Amino acid sequence: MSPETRQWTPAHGAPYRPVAYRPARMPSAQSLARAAELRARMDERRTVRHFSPDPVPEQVIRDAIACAATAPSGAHQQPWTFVLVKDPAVREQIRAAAEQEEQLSYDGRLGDEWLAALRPLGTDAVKTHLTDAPALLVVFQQRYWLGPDGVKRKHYYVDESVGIAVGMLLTALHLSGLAALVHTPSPMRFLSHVLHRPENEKAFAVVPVGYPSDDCEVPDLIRKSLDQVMTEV
Ligand code: IYR
Repeated sequence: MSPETRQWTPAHGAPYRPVAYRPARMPSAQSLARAAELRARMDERRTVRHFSPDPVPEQVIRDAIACAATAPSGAHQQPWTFVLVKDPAVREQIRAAAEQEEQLSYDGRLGDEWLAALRPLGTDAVKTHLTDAPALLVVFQQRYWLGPDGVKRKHYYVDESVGIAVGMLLTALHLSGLAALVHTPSPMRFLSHVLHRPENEKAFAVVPVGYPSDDCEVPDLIRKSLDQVMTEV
């Protein structure tokens, strides 16, 4: 497949030109084998909160972001921006602001029911991964498109689109051998200021990426069985 050489510009009104789509059909034996392998590999993914300081190949992160950006989106508006935060001073700033908000949350803002739901995971307001993981991504959703001339066009299904893209990001990172965590400090407004994002963007998630630390532990979770998550009619 040749790489795309055309540059995206926002579509508005005019229909896309239909082009033939004829991917080679995968033989079912191969399909079955691939699906079973992916199922097993994805079952090995764990959210990691303790990262090794070892660097990760930056190209893996770039490729994973490019994978995420192939996600389907409302009206194909691709309403996402991925910020790779490399500057240690900026990461310190993000951690300080996130921990300040989280402290308020854990000190009661979340409410008893929410705190009880989190207790089995043992999370708290200390977010070492924000500075310790070798890479930090912040995903923003573009609530609307902002043209160079200040023109605004609403984006549709932004939460769904960006959620799907983050799922694909996690999948790509995991299958490329990297661990990650989806962190959602709340409120997240400080991220727009710290990262100087434009007014049409709203922070969606912070994703530290790296390798698990040598002493990394994760909770002994049990996933719902297939029967528990699917039904047939
Ligand atoms: N945002 C907080 C709280 C938190 C909420 C949920 I729902 C989690 O699954 C985990 C944490 C934090 O990051 O600690």
